[in-house]
Amino acid sequence: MINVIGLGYIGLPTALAFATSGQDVVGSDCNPEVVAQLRSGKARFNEPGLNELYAAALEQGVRFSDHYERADVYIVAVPTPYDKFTNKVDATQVVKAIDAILAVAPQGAIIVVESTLSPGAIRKSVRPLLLQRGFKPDEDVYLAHAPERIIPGAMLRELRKNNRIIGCDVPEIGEKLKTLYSAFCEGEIVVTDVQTAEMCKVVENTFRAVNIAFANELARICRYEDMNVYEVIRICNMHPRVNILQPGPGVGGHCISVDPRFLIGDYPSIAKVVAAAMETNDSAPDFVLERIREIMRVEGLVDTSRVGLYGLTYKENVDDVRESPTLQLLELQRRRLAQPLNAYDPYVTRDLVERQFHDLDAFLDANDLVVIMVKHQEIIDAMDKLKGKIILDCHNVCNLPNAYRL
Ligand code: SAJ
Repeated sequence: MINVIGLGYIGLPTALAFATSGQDVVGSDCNPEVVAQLRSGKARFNEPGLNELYAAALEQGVRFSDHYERADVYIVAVPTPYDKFTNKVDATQVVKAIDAILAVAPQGAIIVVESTLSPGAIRKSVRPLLLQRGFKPDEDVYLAHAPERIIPGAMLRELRKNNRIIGCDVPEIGEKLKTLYSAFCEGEIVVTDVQTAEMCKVVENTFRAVNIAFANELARICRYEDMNVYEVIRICNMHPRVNILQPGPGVGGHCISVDPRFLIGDYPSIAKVVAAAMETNDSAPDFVLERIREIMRVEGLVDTSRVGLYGLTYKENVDDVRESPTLQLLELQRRRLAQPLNAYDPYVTRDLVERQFHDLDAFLDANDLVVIMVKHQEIIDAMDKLKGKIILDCHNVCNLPNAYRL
């Protein structure tokens, strides 16, 4: 039996994938509201294909509980935020979950952490807990790290197709987990040790963050020279060994904007490139605000009440607003005691900010300057409606003469 702990963005799809691949699965969450909602037949977030997978898993007998159960394998997928002061991973929820698992786990159980951790976190924070509770690590219970790598917006496809890392210091247990995961994972599954797995996950997200920071820096250099950064990147990327990502209004979400900080926190005197990259990405919303002011000056606009931000989520076609660049921009505006800007997002139906619109047409009517903060498909399909508006296009999606670039 598999007990998946934490039924959020990662735990839920993982529990469902195991269940539909024929495993006996119980999904547990310490929040009874989450469990009640899942029992009533509703997932808590939108993701293409999730409802179908959910229905199929229910048919296969997946169960949800607010308790942890006796199982052969535990999969831990709880949040791992970072401590804003130290930049170190905050593994409190992982440790708490494992402590609760130890109260019910049988001899020989395998505990797999899927939550992102910093390199060495299992050795430093989890092994001591096992010893303290009277368990010999990798004898009485086994520890493994199988970091999730699926991208919001295409989670279910990536859950099946992506290559996976299994980190375990006991190779036979690593191989056993490889067989287990291969029930639904069609990608290559690499077995390595725990700390290498921890490092790989953080490094992958850091690589992406640094690449985006480089693109953001290029955007600023090109702005200075009044050049088209997208054209520069497009041409450079035609070189077989160059692959620069795209500049944008900021880096949000709970992964790329967080995980690199673990390296800064743990290796402050070494991770210099990473620290500079994070500074560049963190200052992107400020750069957008500067650009808004500049465009308003050029266009003779005086009233910020007619400026609207399109998109509140951290990226396109998802409903997740964690670390959203738009929210950061609005917060900057608030801290400067400047008039709030208008905002709208088709995926955010609840009221989240001041002056939030809930209808695209009303939003467009109310604003002279529209800033495309998120390239949701909705706005790409509605390009005609932007004709005649002044636009700041932070994603190079509109090909209109009245559009300004970053
Ligand atoms: N962004 C840019 N320019 C780009 C690409 C992205 O500015 O060229 C911005 C996005 O707009 C967004 C942020 O970066 O604000 C992050 O988005 P993302 O699509 O790059 O990544 P996430 O955070 O949704 O998912 C990442 C993925 N990691 C990698 O691609 C290495 C995913 O595979 C991981 O599973 C996920 O982090 C995670 O959970 O760690």
